[in-house]
Formats: sequence, structure tokens, C-alpha cells
Amino acid sequence: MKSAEHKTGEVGRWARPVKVQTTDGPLVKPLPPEDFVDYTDGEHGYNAETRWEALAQTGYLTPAEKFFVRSHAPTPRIAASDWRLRVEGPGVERTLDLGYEDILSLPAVSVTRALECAGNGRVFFEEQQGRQAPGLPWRLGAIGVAEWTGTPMAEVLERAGVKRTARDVMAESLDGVRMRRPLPVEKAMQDALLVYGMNGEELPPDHGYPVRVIVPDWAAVASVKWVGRLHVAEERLFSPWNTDDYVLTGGDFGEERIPLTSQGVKSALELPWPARLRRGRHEIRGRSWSASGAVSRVGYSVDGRPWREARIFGPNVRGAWARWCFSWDARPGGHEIRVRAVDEDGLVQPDAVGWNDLGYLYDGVVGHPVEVL
Ligand SMILES: Nc1nc2c(c(=O)[nH]1)N[C@H]1C(S)=C(S)[C@@H](COP(=O)(O)O)O[C@H]1N2
Ligand SMILES: [Mo]
Repeated sequence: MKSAEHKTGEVGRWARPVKVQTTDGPLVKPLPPEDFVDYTDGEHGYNAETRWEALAQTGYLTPAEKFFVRSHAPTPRIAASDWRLRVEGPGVERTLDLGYEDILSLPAVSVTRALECAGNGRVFFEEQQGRQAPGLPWRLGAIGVAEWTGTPMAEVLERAGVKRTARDVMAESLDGVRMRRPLPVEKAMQDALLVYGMNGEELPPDHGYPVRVIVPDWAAVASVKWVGRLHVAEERLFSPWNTDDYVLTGGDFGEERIPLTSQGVKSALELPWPARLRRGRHEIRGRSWSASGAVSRVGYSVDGRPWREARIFGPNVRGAWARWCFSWDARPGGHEIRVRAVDEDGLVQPDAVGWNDLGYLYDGVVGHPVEVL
């Protein structure tokens, strides 16, 4: 099916009653160059990539001020007192109109999960496999792990009287692009969240304040920020974000356009790219993650030598990430460190990644260049 036909399932524009102000700059938080690669020029949206070396000083969670940002429009300013969430559509018995206090009064849960852009690692299609994919040239910094606090989306859908015939839920945002990404009702009821807290604090403006969606284990495009509406339908729903973009197409996928959901196993070193180290012994650290299971083993190989086991330490939450380290006696010259993780389902990071035209889901092992002085 072509994407034009797909769009017949689009739901109509809803005149938003919420007062939305734009910010002075594209983002609200500062982007110190030691923590971020700044892509806020608007060419591919308003984005900031976390530098992996900036995670070396952090604990298990990514602090909000170092968390990557991926936005298709500048950050809107929405007062919690003005914010409303409308839950409606043929898939529910009754329309709900909820305020911030209503959401806070519902049962609360906190979960630690990774949020990762589907395009994370895209630059490696070119750098490792010699074929450039269009879109933002993310290295591996479009991921973060946070503790998200909110109420299960199921709490809200149940109060709206979700029907047995309900099929898809379209979360819609209040920012300039009116972002929409549908998900099946089963997933919405299973573990999707309406989130107002990040790492124990109020959700920051750039990450969706007052309330965003978090869809655990799915590519972050489903985790709609500044959510203002949940449209529940008895049919499949479509928007540009599951027909034009964020689909797997081309390469082995041929003409098909498969809306992407979960991602593979990946690893990154907490070092600059390229890294420069003094000669001598170093503890090299990094993190690996997988949406399908906790990380069970991490191997590393220097300059193509046999794989050795890295030591996993600290928390290893399923759907978040695992930290690991190994000791390396660095000799002067140019080196390349490769890291390969395996998750508890036995999923192994591949050496090469099958091509798709939009450059999503690069989960291959990458060679990290290290210059030793
Ligand atoms: N309203 C809105 N929600 C959005 C987006 C957006 O542009 N607007 N981008 C999506 C994409 S593609 C990603 S990767 C994540 C990024 O979340 P973060 O900026 O909090 O890291 O938000 C998702 N939700
Ligand atoms: Mo994304």
C-alpha cells in the first residue's frame, strides 16, 4: 500500500483550547558544547545529541540536562494550569477532558527505561558501510535512560470506557507540528505511560512538560511530547509518522513501509569520537542496551584481536541499559575498539546492518577510533 492511501485513516484537526507559547530559542535548556552536539538549526528539526564522553561522569540514569533532544518544532511553553488532555473517539464510551491535577491524582508508577531515537547510529550506514542515509547524522548519542514517573495510559483509557472493539490510539501533541503517532490499544493498555516526572523531578520543557507519552521498548517517536489528545479508533490509524517517516522501507524491505517499533542491541564507549588517550593502563567504560531483554554479555576487541569479556556492573534494568568496563594497556599509535553485546534473549549485535532507505535501526558493531599519545 502507498502512503497516500494510508493517510485515509488520519483523524481530523482538533482545535486546541490550550494556550501555547513559543520559546525565544528552539530549546529551553542550555546546550554546553562539552555535553551536546548542537543540531538546533532547524535543518532536520531542533535536536541535540548527547556526547558519550559526557556520560562518563554520570551514574546509571542520564541527567535531564544531558539528555538528548529530538523535536520537529521548537519547544512550546505550556503552563500546567492551562494544559488539558482530551481522550475521545469511537473507541471509547465517553470523552474525557482532564487537567494536570487530574493526571496527578491517578495511580502513579515510576519505571526506568531507555528512550532512543530510531535514527540513532545513522551516520554508521555511511562510516561503516559506505552508504549515506538521509536525515540527521546521529552517532550514538540519541539515547538516554531516565526514571519516568506518571500514570499508566490504561488508567485514563479505562476511565473513558475503552471498548473491546478499540484498535488504535493516536497520541497527538500540542507543539507546532501536531505530532501524531498511533499505537495499538494492546500496547497502550499494556505499558504506555502519561509521564510528568523525569528522574524524580518535574518533566523539563524540552522533554514534554507538562505531560508526555512514554512507550517503553519502542523507538522514541511513539513517545509523543506535550501530549494534548488521545484519539481512540476502531480502525488502524495513520499519520505521516507511521507512513512517510519512521518506517522501514527499501533494501530488504522493498516497497513495503513497515512502521518501526522496537530496536536491536547496541553498545557505546564513554569516550569522545575520535578518542585521545595517554599511553598506559586505562579503565574503559561504556554501556549496552536492548529493547528485548537485559544485557547478558559484552565483549570487546582491540585492533581486531580476539574478543574478551567486559565486566558488567551496577543496575541492569530490562529495557534500560547495562554499564560495563575493562582494563586496557594503551600503546602509542592509532587503535580501534569494537564492542559487541548480547541480550538475555540471545540477540547478538551484528557486524553489518541491512540497508533501509531512511537509515533507521543501525545496531551494528562499530569501530571506535582511539589515538594513543
Ligand atoms: N511532540 C513531539 N513529540 C515527540 C517528538 C516531536 O518532535 N514532537 N519527537 C519524537 C522523537 S522522533 C523522539 S526521538 C523523541 C525524543 O524525546 P526527547 O526529546 O525527550 O529526548 O520524542 C518523540 N516525541
Ligand atoms: Mo526520533
